[in-house]
Amino acid sequence: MEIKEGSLEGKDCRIGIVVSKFNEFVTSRLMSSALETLKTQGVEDQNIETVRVPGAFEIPLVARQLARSKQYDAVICLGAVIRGETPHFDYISAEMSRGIAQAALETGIPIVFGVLTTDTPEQALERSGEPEKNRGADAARTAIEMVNLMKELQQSGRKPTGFLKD
Ligand code: INI
Repeated sequence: MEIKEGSLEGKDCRIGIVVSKFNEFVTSRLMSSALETLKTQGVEDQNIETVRVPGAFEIPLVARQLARSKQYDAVICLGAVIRGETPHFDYISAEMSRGIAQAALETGIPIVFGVLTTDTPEQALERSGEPEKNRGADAARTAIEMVNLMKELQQSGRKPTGFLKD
């Protein structure tokens, strides 16, 4: 039996990052950790581009645009939606996550969900703190792994499903 799995080698990966400015005290920490991890895994600085959007609700549209551009092998979405401070938490979270998943399926490009949805600011700070718990670092590793997995599947003849590559 053959088992396929993407490696964490980032050398040839082109990564787009969409990060929201809302709750910047959290999203800036996700961003730093994601960048640090991408570099540690060998992604070259010139192959990383970051786009800042106002809030989590705006993430899917921009992530989809980056994915459609064919300039990136994966897109990482970073944001923080905090229930304690968000009367419309459920609407924003649901639409944002649905939109991100839809954009990935539509384009065939991995779009990684690195958006925190927490009850309190303290939980958001904890999940954007030290590298072992930081969701930005997780999202960066997931992006690289998915890039390499998708490349491997394509090389072994699996047809891509996104409209871009049909
Ligand atoms: N955007 C966030 O990213 N996180 C939040 O917690 C949040 N709250 O609290 O409302 C939030 N709102 C803004 C929203 O994402 C849009 O930017 C806004 O509704 C304009 O479309």
